[in-house]
Amino acid sequence: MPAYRLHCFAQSGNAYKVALYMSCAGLEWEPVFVDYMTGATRDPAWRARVNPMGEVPVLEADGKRLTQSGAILLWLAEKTRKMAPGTEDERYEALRWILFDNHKFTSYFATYRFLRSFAPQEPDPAVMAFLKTRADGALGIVNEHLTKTPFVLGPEPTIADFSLAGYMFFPEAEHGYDFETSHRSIFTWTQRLKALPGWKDPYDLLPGERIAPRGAARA
Ligand SMILES: N[C@@H](CCC(=O)N[C@@H](CS)C(=O)NCC(=O)O)C(=O)O
Repeated sequence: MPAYRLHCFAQSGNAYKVALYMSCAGLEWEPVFVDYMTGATRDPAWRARVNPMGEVPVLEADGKRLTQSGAILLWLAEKTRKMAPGTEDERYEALRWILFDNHKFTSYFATYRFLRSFAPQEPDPAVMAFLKTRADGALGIVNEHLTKTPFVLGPEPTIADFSLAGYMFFPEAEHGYDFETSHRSIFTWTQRLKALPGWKDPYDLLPGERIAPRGAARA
């Protein structure tokens, strides 16, 4: 049995952060499908059994149940030393970017994509405009940073890259961004990540059915 079991589903970029890291680090893992779209994470029994925070990813490892992608990435990197920040300064730097990712980068972008493509109802345009402004701000900051460095912490990929890249490989039809023209440094960084051994598209790595995005027609 693989050492790691990841509770996840195909549309979850937060789960993809951990899955992609494990794939590129060459770790043996297996997915446990969570039927998020029908409300599994809101089920009190699921919360009691798997994660009281009501979120994926959840990683089962060493008899523990770990949650929060950033904390999981740090835990895995410290345990395996694969793509780990090397020094104390690098650890601080990785944490800084992981927190920025969770608060500003992934959160607005992922919510914007979800409402645009997968929410049951058409989203409120004012909410979408707000989220897009916030997502654009965070994308601009990461894009600017990546004009100076091949990967987030320097010449080599680390867990900070896997955290920030979690939603960058989903199709344009879902989020509406063509990074090659809108955010060139982010685009070239994603190409560098794509070239890593073990890289896989989220829909090839994670379990669950692919859902046609509502936004496809207007992408
Ligand atoms: N900060 C968390 C975010 C996790 C998260 O938002 N997961 C989503 C799926 S991508 C989820 O399970 N949401 C459930 C909900 O909000 O009801 C992490 O990085 O793990």
